[in-house]
Amino acid sequence: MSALFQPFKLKDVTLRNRIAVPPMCQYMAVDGLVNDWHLTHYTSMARGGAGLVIVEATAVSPEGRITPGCTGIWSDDLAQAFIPVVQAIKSAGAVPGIQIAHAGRKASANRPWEGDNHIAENDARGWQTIAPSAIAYGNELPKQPQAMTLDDIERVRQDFVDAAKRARDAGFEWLELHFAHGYLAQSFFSAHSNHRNDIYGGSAENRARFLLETLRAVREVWPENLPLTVRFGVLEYDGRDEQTLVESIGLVRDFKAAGMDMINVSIGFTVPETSIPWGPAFLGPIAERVRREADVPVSSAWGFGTPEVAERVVKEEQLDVVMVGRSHLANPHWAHFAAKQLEVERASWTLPAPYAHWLARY
Ligand code: FNR
Ligand code: 531
Repeated sequence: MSALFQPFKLKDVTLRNRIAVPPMCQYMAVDGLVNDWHLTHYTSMARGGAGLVIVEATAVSPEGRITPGCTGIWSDDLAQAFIPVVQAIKSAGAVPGIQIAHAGRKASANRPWEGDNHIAENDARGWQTIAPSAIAYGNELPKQPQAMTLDDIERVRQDFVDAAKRARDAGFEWLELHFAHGYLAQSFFSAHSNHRNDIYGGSAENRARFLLETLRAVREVWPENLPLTVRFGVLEYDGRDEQTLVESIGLVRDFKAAGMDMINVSIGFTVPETSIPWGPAFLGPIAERVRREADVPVSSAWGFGTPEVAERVVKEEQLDVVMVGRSHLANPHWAHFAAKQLEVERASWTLPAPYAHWLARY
């Protein structure tokens, strides 16, 4: 029996299998508004057979976008535009999730295929970025952010709460807070980017404060019976991994105590100078350690997009849910082909009836 194709129940939500399409920016929105690109993209991902489809990093405020092409949920109109996307994912048999985010000092950037760098200072498309401290990321993202005041911190925390309420009202059933990849929340936790000397900086406890306060505030508005999850960079591959991991696993325990249902283990990407050991499923053992030491369900990503690899990490209980990203861009029906490759019974029925009926013979 395939471990990858066993259902997964978390609170009142059941995934039909352990395969998730992780959030992947499409950079195709205008002023934050989703359009036919997003509807057809997410529908195709859900029809491919994955159990969970998480909509891309969606900004909680205009300045929280990475690029001008990023989706937003900072208004009721923007939230309502997601309703057809939610319904399409559900009607294809997948669970509709969404990631809400603030890009912090990585905001105000060009789309990857248009430079993947900060928008030039004299370019009207750009905006002033904010961060825990006035420290630029560097390299392609040299803009110096404005250090956030305590009022800014309170406003952004409220923006996350309002975004969670709008996601709830749009019908999403799985919420992921983007606390990873060097964006605002991750940059509060990392001592590389947070040099504050108030209660939001200094000790690990202070650097975790914005993340924990935001999680607790979102938990109060997100339905108790639906999964509230966090994507979090547990290490930076900056030569200080063991110390960072110990601090991060302590914070994951605090997230769990604050009501988080599952952790999506990822990378910090806080600073450009790193030595990441890229390779198939390289985060698997790290995720397994977080799962064991924090006693919480885990998902993770980065190179799990081979059926045998995905099957192994679930069977060996390194992960509860496997995030398969770029392989889904190459083949939205990845789950179906994984079922065939793993010789899962009735693999054809990982697809909807109009397709499956004719595939049963192959
Ligand atoms: C991503 N990734 C990503 N991660 C995230 O937390 N929020 C996001 O919106 C995005 N956006 C995004 C866009 C694109 C085009 C890519 C390729 C990736 C990271 C993604 O979720 C995943 O973690 C990585 O792609 C690694 O998994 P794979 O691709 O090796 O399976
Ligand atoms: C990070 C990434 C790095 C290398 C390969 C794939 C993905 N992602 C982070 C994304 C934006 C696109 C790049 C987000 O978390 C929003």
